[in-house]
Amino acid sequence: MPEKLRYLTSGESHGCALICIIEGIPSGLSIPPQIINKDLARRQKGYGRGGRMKIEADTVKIISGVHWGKTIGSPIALLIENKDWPNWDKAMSPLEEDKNSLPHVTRPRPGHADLSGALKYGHRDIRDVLERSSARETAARVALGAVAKKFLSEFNIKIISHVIEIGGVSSQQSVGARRYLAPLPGRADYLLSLFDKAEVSPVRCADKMAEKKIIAKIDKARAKGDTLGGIFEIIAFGVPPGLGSYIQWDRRLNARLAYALMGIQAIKGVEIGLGFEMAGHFGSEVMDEIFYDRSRFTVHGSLFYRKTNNAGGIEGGISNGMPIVIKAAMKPIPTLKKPLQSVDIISKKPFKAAYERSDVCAVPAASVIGEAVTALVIAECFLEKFGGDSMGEVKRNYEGYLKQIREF
Ligand code: EPS
Repeated sequence: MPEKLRYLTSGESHGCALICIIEGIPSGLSIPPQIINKDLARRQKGYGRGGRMKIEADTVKIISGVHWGKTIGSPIALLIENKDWPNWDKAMSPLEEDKNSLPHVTRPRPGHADLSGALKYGHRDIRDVLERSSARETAARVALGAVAKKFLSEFNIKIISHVIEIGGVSSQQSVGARRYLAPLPGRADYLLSLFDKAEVSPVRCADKMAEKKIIAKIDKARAKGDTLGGIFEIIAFGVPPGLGSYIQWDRRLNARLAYALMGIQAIKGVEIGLGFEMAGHFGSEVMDEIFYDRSRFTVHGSLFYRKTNNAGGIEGGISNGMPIVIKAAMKPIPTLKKPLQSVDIISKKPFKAAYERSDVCAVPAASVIGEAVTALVIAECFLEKFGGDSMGEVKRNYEGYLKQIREF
């Protein structure tokens, strides 16, 4: 049985383009290319990016599935050109006659997919690994995520992100670290203001003091030819109770989110709500107690609420109506100017790996990618529950459910 929403990406980092297809978006959703381009531009930003971002200016071409501004229910295909490609047309050519127009890459970078990929696929030229393992591919997922976000916005679901740590320098503004997240409108405003601040920060950090220190740390890493990782936080607002399920392990919303986030290049850990910190507390300290109030306002209309959100909006693998709060940790980028010990795959001789062009830090970009994959998971779960072939049908299904939970 095909999934309710499925997507695939294709394309090499220095190939002619990235392409992707998403199937399952209902008909009647308006998709102006500008909303995709906006997220593509957000992904390219961030203090600490390398020379490549000066070459690329990602814009989408909608190839199929959208007619006169609206989805028609058929698969949506998107294309993003690689502006760097003309410098690589022979090097990345699909034609046999262009073979050997570039020397083979035989020196695997520690921490990259280079060696494990070469061993797995039998490649003697590591270029055939690194071109696809590159995080360039994430531009395609951000484009798909923008479509999913647009779909979710029709149901007042909003997904935001901000960076909470880079190179060990932490923001004081982490939602997870605050241990609670009251579902009052004022509280949501506070969270949205975090996002506004992150949006104008060169490192997507809402804490100005931390931002300064992070920038200094990135400068220091760059001067040393080194790189930095970090942690970002994603918050999904307006998600109704009832997405995902405990009835089977692979239907759990938390599992699906962790899967999608761990699927982003360089992500090494994911936490939901209090996450790892929860393990060290008494149960009575971290469970979110349940309250009920007839006069309460929530976007999805449930009259049950919690004053805390240590669970990060998911209980029993199901959304509980509170904001979904996720943290993801990105390792430092493995392509370094500072030499690292490695072994040439052909000569088997040791060498010190060092590269000229590299990002120093891409955590702000990863945070935008995190929003995209989160949106894709939530959109899929939403369609599983309220699925229909047109937006009108999905809206009817959703409204019926909102009435049901209001009257529960
Ligand atoms: C990447 C290496 C760099 C990054 C690239 C990911 O590219 P290049 O090797 O061309 O300098 O800039 O990221 C992007 C191109 C992008 O769009 O994010 C890698 O090896 O993963």
